[in-house]
Amino acid sequence: MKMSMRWFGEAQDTVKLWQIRQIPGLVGIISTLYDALPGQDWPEERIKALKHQVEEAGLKLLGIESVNVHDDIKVGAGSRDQYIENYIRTIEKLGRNDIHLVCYNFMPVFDWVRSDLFKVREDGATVFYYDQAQIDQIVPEKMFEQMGKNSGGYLLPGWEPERMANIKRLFELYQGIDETKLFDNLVYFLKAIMPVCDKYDVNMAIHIDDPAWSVFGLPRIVTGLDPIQKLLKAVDNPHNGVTLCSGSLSSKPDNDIPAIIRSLKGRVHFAHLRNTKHHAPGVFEEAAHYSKDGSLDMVEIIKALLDIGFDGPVRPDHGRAIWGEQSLPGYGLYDRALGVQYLLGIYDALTHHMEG
Ligand code: DNO
Repeated sequence: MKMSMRWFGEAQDTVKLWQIRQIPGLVGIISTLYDALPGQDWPEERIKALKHQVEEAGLKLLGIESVNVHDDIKVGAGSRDQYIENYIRTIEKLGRNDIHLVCYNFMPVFDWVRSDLFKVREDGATVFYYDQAQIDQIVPEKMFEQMGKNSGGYLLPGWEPERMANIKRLFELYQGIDETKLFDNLVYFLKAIMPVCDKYDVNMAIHIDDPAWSVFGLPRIVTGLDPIQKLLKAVDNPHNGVTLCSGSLSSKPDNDIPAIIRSLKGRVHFAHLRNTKHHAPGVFEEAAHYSKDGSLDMVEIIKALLDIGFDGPVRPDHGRAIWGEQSLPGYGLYDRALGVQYLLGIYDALTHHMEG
């Protein structure tokens, strides 16, 4: 497993590459062109510049999170083929520049959703929090505003302002799109891009829906074992894989994460490892990575990844805001660095045991 950290680029991130470089055991960066719009054909010189910047800092660019999928592809609009063509060109350029992992999601309108980004815990740390009852009181059109207000002035990944500007149109676009249609459109997209992924050995890693159920009546289709297996079978190519996000899967406590991992041998291309603490059905908070701080057994999760021979990039996920750090919500340095050390500690203990 290759330990990495998500980085939002010089312009957006409060964390510097040289700081990340000082975290023991960390080898790479996961990043993207944050100003690229969904559907855009990425300029190759920008990809090269990003890669160069990361390498100059002594790190590797281990993957892109995300190359966002245009909503016309998700709804299967007439224009989708043009956007798919752009996606193919982008994959081609990534592959040519030796980048072999693309994380993406297929969630309609919204990416991840939370009701609170700064829930204060007993020890004064703040964490991301989800309460379905609170979400139910928000008019979906206001959700962008709410997340924006909540974000402390930082840009939230997946909540880019240009999406906010289009919110009404987006909702209209998804009228009549149920789970079956969304799934078929995902399959259409994947089938179209597999040849270029084969050619350049680029792994597509779909992110688990977060939370793993329908929000605001919009369909969600990557929610647990059966739907994931259905998708992997529908496009049965090793380059069609998943981003195993423990936090997103855990939003539904009946998802047995180690069992899900064990059933996905060869198809997990990337892992987001975070812990969550459950309070009630539909109510959870994002705990520290440390298992006993939440409801997940991170040891069992890493053990399962090792059992299937997973050797791809891993990153800690949303961290708590601690020690007064001002940062993009969920993406400060301090708690994610603690998370990295905890995850690597588990990894070392397990692999030494296995070797010994
Ligand atoms: C949130 C992230 C997501 C993820 C996308 C992948 O912090 O986990 O925004 O990057 O869903 O496309």
